Amino acid sequence: AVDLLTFGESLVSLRSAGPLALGGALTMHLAGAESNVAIGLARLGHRAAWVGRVSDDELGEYVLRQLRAEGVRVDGVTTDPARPAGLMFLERRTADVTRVRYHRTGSAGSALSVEDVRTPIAEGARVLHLTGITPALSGSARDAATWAAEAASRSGTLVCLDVNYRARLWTREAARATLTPLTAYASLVIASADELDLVDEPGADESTVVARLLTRGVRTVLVKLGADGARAHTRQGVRHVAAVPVTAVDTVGAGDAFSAGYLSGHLDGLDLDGRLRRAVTVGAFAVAGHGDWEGLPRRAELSLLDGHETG
Ligand code: KDG
Repeated sequence: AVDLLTFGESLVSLRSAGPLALGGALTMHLAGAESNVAIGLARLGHRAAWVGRVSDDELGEYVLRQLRAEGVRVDGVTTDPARPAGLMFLERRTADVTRVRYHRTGSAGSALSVEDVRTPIAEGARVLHLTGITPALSGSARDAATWAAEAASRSGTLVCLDVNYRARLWTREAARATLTPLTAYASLVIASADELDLVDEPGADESTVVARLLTRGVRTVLVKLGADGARAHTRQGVRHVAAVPVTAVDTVGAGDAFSAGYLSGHLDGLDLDGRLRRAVTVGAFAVAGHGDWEGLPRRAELSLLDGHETG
């Protein structure tokens, strides 16, 4: 069994340094919230597997090549002969504002189904990491996420759900209707403050959402606060961790890095403060470097940015 299993769609991301409408050079990168987390864990020395469908062409080969190069296990990946790669354009409009445009409807990745995840789930993992992006891709991907969450939680795998709302994929109402029931299988729920009511009633505040999740069996709720760090809620109470101060050059992927750091701490058996410290440390590496995951630390590098307090 692997330490971490995750599945979803990995995209070919084409990044422009300036306004897309002006054209110019694009650079090709691997993107995808779930594969970002898998890479984060693999860099830290954990056994991480990513499952999904890739196109049967150079772009699918690129996705697999990048993941393999990062040490992520891809034996469960299916190559789809009939569907194209999912693409995204990432436009850096100003230093602080990036815009995303997807070309992923009908993609290989969006055709993910229960059949794709059955074997990897049966093989087992210590942690199953799901994000709210996967169930937004298609009906079959939604079924796969729900089936896997249920099967994994039944077999004692820790199920982590990162809400990761993407407004370009679905409405808040649709996300809420799908993600709220998924939390029944999750031990760990991760959300930014503005995503919390996507696993509860519209407009519900943090304490209400947290109380309800903890009652439903979730053990830890992590609320990501960006430059203000994060809060962790458990039945024992709430902890706050400050962010590691760095010069932010690219915040895309920071949430995935935070999740990877927290899960790495869990796999290492760290206590809550240690897990949170690792989460904000890995998150800081992500925002301090360009790209979704390129700047993520290897284990020996963690100490470069670690060394702050929780309270
Ligand atoms: O978390 C970063 C992701 O948003 C990015 O890698 C692309 O998975 C992606 C998505 O669907 O937006």
